[in-house]
Amino acid sequence: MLFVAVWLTTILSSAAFANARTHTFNFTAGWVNANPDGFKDKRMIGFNGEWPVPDIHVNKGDRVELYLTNGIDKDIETSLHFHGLFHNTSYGNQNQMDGPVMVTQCPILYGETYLYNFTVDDQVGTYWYHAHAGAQYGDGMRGAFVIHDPDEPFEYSKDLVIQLSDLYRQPYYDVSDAFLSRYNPTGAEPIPQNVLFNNTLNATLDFKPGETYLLRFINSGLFVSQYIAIESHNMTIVEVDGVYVKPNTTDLIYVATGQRISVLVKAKENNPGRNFALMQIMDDSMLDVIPPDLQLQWTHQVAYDKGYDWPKTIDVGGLENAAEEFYLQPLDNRELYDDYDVQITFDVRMKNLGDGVKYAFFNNITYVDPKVPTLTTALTSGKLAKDPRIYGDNINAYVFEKDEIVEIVVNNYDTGKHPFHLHGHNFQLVQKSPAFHEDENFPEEDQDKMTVPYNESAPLMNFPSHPVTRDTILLEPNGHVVLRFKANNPGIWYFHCHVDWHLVQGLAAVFIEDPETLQEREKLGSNYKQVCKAAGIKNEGNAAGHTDDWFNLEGLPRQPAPLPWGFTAKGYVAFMVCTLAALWGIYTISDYGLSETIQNDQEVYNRLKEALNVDDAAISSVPTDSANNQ
Ligand SMILES: *[C@@H]1O[C@H](CO)[C@@H](O)[C@H](O)[C@H]1NC(C)=O
Ligand SMILES: *[C@@H]1O[C@H](CO)[C@@H](O)[C@H](O)[C@H]1NC(C)=O
Ligand SMILES: *[C@@H]1O[C@H](CO)[C@@H](O)[C@H](O)[C@H]1NC(C)=O
Ligand SMILES: *[C@@H]1O[C@H](CO)[C@@H](O)[C@H](O)[C@H]1NC(C)=O
Ligand SMILES: *[C@@H]1O[C@H](CO)[C@@H](O)[C@H](O)[C@H]1NC(C)=O
Ligand SMILES: *[C@@H]1O[C@H](CO)[C@@H](O)[C@H](O)[C@H]1NC(C)=O
Ligand SMILES: *[C@@H]1O[C@H](CO)[C@@H](O)[C@H](O)[C@H]1NC(C)=O
Ligand SMILES: *[C@@H]1O[C@H](CO)[C@@H](O)[C@H](O)[C@H]1NC(C)=O
Ligand SMILES: *[C@@H]1O[C@H](CO)[C@@H](O)[C@H](O)[C@H]1NC(C)=O
Ligand SMILES: [Cu+2]
Repeated sequence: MLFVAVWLTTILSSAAFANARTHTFNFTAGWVNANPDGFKDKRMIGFNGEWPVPDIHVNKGDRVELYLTNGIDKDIETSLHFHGLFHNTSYGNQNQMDGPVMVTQCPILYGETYLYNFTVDDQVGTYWYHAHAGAQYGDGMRGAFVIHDPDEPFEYSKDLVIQLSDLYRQPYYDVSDAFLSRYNPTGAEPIPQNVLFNNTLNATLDFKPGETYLLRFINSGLFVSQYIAIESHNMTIVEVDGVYVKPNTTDLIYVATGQRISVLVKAKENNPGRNFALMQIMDDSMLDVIPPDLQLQWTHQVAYDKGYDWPKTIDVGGLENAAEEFYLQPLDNRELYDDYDVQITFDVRMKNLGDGVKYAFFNNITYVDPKVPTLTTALTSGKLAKDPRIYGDNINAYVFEKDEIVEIVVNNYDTGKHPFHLHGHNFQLVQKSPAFHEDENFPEEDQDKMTVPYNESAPLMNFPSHPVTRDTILLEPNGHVVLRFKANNPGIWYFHCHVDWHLVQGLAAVFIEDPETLQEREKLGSNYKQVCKAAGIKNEGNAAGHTDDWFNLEGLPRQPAPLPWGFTAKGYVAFMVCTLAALWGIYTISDYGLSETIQNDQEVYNRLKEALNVDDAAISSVPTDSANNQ
């Protein structure tokens, strides 16, 4: 589809980059009728009446001025995040351009406009941009963001940008609501109805004999990781998340949500007389159930001539042999930070709280939006900005000193895979354990026994001398990862799982990096304040919006209370959830004394089933006559 956007380009003279340009975009987000996979119509969120939204291509050092107007719907809020960009605050007011709602900006309400104005100073490679308000980007508000490098360390004749994503037929807010409901007590993630290959299916990549192509793969989906293999062509990995790596040749890559992998592919020297299959395969180990009508892989084509037959599906065995990120090395040989100044350990758990909903936790905290954005609190609290207490007790706030080396240990007391992403930085991956347990039905109370947390006295892997450095890494089921980064970008940076279902379940923390320096560099802009004002959000105050007493958190939104007493008994929840999943939903209703009758809930169940794309067995249950007699 040809995208017609208002795109004004002006030439600026700049001392640092003689040829630096400013790219101006004027986007109004709104619903667009589409049929991405060719099976069913779905309203997608596009810009200026067009969907897919355009890929953005800039050169190193350029400036971007992007006006985003929310034209989606009266009740829908939005924002944009530029995934992987550092927004280095040494270049001015950059933190407020990062995007996550209630972290570094207020939600943009319907009719409001926010200007994202930033430079891409020292970064090159493959990034993407997406809405950062709940699971909104899943409805198509996402595009590639490529920073071209005049001094690329490899050669090719053409680059092809390819987004891999997943498709849900229901609007994202309905899927979210069904997922975060007490009728889904096991927290079964919504199962997509399909995947997409660059926002469509049955795609063709044109190859000419003798040429080399750079394929920039971006997983811009909400949930599933994806594998890519190309029949009788190798792929040489040269970039991950904007970091050049030593070339590593493979026939199978694995891309988790948020991640990018660029590969060089050499076309056959002579016309092979046929086309080849490009296989796109879901990581179905992430799905709690596999609906019978879900197509787990799609065959696209690498075409030497469109007149040749569509290639046959090939059997890609040995998925476990996909190139492993842990063994990649940065091309510039940057070295491991040999020790850390501060270490934080996050234990990931999934648990039900008293409202019956399954939440995701770092330690015992599930992230809940504060009343004012954390950036506002940091910039209006003076010397108190270094005291984590003012940010509230429900966002996992951690304050770091200038330039300290931070080590993050994440232990996964959960059977899910979690691609963790940090804003404002890349991190070094210094330990990555394998998966230890992938059985989704393993009793929750026994998770602790199955999990292998990081033991600093006995690391599982040798510490790499030149660890892979990227902005999103995959944490394996019941395993652990250890990450290091240098706190050299004063700002407020979100750390969260990029399975967006887990993010809406609260799997997030906020890093407050050298807030005193941030206060010298960053001032809340008039546009920032105006967007907050329109949303009825204060432009000063602690997490609860208080300025009289910065430690008064009265009125702060907090996570729901724990499960009622009877439910906390060891084994009870496990018994309910795993053995009698069907009845659990019924117990939930009666034990919480809720007024709905089972009959009234039939409608809820039906909508839930449809939104989550699961059958009766997978979620709590559809009420039956016998259940009614309970
Ligand atoms: C963006 O487009 C809208 C609608 O066409 C227009 O009203 C507005 O002035 C434009 N803004 C800029 C900064 O060009
Ligand atoms: C892809 O091919 C299938 C048949 O294999 C077809 O039903 C579907 O509409 C096609 N999708 C698109 C986007 O062309
Ligand atoms: C974007 O930021 C730069 C640097 O602060 C500034 O010179 C420019 O005027 C800003 N652009 C707009 C449209 O406000
Ligand atoms: C993928 O889609 C984007 C946006 O629609 C487009 O600019 C790009 O060329 C597409 N990539 C390929 C390989 O066709
Ligand atoms: C792919 O790489 C492997 C290992 O280097 C090599 O054996 C194989 O011949 C290559 N295949 C193609 C199609 O180039
Ligand atoms: C390439 O990756 C494999 C594992 O996927 C690893 O064993 C090997 O050391 C890597 N080679 C280079 C040169 O990075
Ligand atoms: C989390 O809660 C459990 C049980 O309530 C407790 O044993 C544990 O110490 C808590 N962990 C943290 C990090 O607060
Ligand atoms: C960690 O490793 C050390 C050294 O092997 C061992 O003595 C210790 O028991 C381990 N700790 C745990 C909790 O397993
Ligand atoms: C931000 O820029 C400063 C100054 O150039 C540099 O020292 C620092 O490493 C940069 N931070 C990041 C995250 O790139
Ligand atoms: Cu996750």
